[in-house]
Amino acid sequence: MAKAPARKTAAPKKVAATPAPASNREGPRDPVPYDATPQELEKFYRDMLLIRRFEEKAGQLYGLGLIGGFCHLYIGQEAVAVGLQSALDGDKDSVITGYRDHGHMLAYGIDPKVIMAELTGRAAGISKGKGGSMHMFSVEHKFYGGHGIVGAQVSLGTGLAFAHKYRGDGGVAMAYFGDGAANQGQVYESFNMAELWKLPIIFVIENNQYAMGTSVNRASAEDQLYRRGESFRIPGMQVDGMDVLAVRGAAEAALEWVRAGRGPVLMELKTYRYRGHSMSDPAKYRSREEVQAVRDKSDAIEHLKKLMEGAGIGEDRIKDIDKEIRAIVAESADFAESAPEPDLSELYTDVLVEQY
Ligand SMILES: Cc1ncc(C[n+]2csc(CCOP(=O)(O)OP(=O)(O)O)c2C)c(N)n1
Ligand SMILES: [Mg+2]
Repeated sequence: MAKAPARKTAAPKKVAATPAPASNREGPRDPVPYDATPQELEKFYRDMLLIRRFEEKAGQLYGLGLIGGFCHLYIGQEAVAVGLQSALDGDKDSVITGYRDHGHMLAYGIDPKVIMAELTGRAAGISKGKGGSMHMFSVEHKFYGGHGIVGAQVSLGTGLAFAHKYRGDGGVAMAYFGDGAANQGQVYESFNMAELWKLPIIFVIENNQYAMGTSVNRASAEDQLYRRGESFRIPGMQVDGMDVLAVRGAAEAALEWVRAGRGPVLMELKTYRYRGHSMSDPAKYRSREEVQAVRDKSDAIEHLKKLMEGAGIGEDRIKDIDKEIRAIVAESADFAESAPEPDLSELYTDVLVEQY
């Protein structure tokens, strides 16, 4: 048997020390669930139920052919937008998200009528009926869309955060994106700049477990998405996105850190969408039982209802709120069906922005 050749190079020296993992680095304080008053619980319930009923109605109008194009519903994820945005300062902070955007607008208190009218393509819609479901925008509310390109809102949101810092206006940008978007390259370029320049931004991954028909575990080498900022020294938090009080509590801890000028935070909100990716999704990639099990065990609205009951809010009161919300949604649908479409002369307006 031939002899093994003598080793030419010396054995590598032992590495002196392994650096501490990023998770041991400094970050926001440990969050605690938000201690809500009964009035605040009612407000959370109202806001979350409004999103759910609004989205159910949007699904119906889509089925009737009154809504064209793509339509991505937010049913199941309500506690995320409501919990996070309730902690923001509407006068200073800005929000940006992807195409699953109706809930974020409603959580910001934007009139359901103008959102529904946008869905049906009416002139009274928030984007004058020319944007539709994916392209809603309201500078007045510092809501910067509504973006169809997966991940684009992360870079744009980083730009919003840069603007806050540059102007010294004290605002924080909140940029939402999905578990699928978390694998986009531009997300990491944005992370790098945001931490390097200590920009006031909260990156929010809404991990609803699926990107179209692909589950997060099939697409992500690191599926603990809150860790995705570690190599940029961005602290991460993983939060139960089905519990509005946990979400609000975590938002407060993150905001303290960011408002103190300490740079970005990455929050991963574990949530779930009950409906398909969009209205045209046959949903063959998961079983009905899986969806039903989440609805039965973790539904955010049912969970909140129990908290309300525990706080002494009676069934009658809850029923009154349900009625009130149904009426608001019915009114928004009537408005969206009867409002006029944009005039033909609007066809070539708002295509290019000529003044910034
Ligand atoms: C750059 C780009 N690539 C692909 C698509 C097609 N696309 C639209 S939504 C989507 C899935 C994104 O999933 P996720 O980020 O988890 O968000 P969710 O839909 O679950 O809210 C894909 C691949 C796109 N719109 N833009
Ligand atoms: Mg997703």
